[in-house]
Amino acid sequence: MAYFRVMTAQLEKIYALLDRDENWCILINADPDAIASAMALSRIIRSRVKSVTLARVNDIARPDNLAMLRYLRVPLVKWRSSMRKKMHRYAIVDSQSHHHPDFAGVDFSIVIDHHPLPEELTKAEFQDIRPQCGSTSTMMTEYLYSADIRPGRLLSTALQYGIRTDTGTFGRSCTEVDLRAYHWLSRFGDTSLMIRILRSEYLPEWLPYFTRAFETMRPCGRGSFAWIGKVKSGDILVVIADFFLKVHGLRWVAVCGVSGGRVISVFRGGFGNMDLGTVASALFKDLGGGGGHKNMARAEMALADVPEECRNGLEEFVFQRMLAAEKAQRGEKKARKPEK
Ligand SMILES: [Mn+2]
Repeated sequence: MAYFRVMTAQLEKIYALLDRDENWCILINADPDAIASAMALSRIIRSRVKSVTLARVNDIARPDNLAMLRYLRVPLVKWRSSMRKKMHRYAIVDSQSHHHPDFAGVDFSIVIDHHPLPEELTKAEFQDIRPQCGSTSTMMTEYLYSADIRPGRLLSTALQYGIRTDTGTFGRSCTEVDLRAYHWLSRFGDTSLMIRILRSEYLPEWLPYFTRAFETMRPCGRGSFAWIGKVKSGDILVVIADFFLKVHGLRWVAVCGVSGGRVISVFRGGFGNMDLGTVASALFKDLGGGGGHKNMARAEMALADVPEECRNGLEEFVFQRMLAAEKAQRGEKKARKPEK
């Protein structure tokens, strides 16, 4: 029995588009699945064309994505429209032309993707769009298998990482084909390289923010409160809050700071009776906004709306409101219980 669906007919259609005198560009919106899929398509077509360039339309900031490019030696360049002069044909993987403004106006010959079908069919000569697949890396693994290509160590590891990322490590939207693809790739992949990429969660310049979190963390009702102060982006508060989520016994954490003229509080945890969405919506309720789920939430208000007398003690201002919001949430829960 074949390991995968045999894609011979589709491969023939792809091969028919290839010409030894033509330069190809594979355009992506880079994330692990897109990067791995582009590497795989390049592997399939590169011996039948003049050149293949992998180009991204977005900037890459996430440390695991940076680690992937570095450790797997991916030759990915930033897309510039001046590159058009050299290119004869384009392919797009893990995306479709309507997903990013830089894709619009590019004539794609090949589209391979697992996102929902477009309202208007694309004009590409070859298209394989399968929303039922957990990742595009899964589809590319089928193509490699059908093309009788044994993927190398770096390509296999990339595809495995792509499948892991898009299926939330086989948690959500994972199908049997995704698992089978991962299993087949594990014969050729490199586990220690994969671990290096997985462990690249933080950038060196984020470490001083962690120092502030450790120094300022204090109990807040049954949870913990940390004040980071001024940060470049609210995303850093999310990264720190996610880190504390891994500390055993810590019920919930609120990581707070100021960015772009706004006071931001990021909540993580919320086990048992705690509902962080309720706390977040109560935190700045008369001054700003907030909300979210039981386990993850966020609240924000404009720095300009902080009462004049509290501006010098911003940390204390947020802490006292947090304490009150958390107490109110617990009181509410208790009051509700006897009704049952
Ligand atoms: Mn994807």
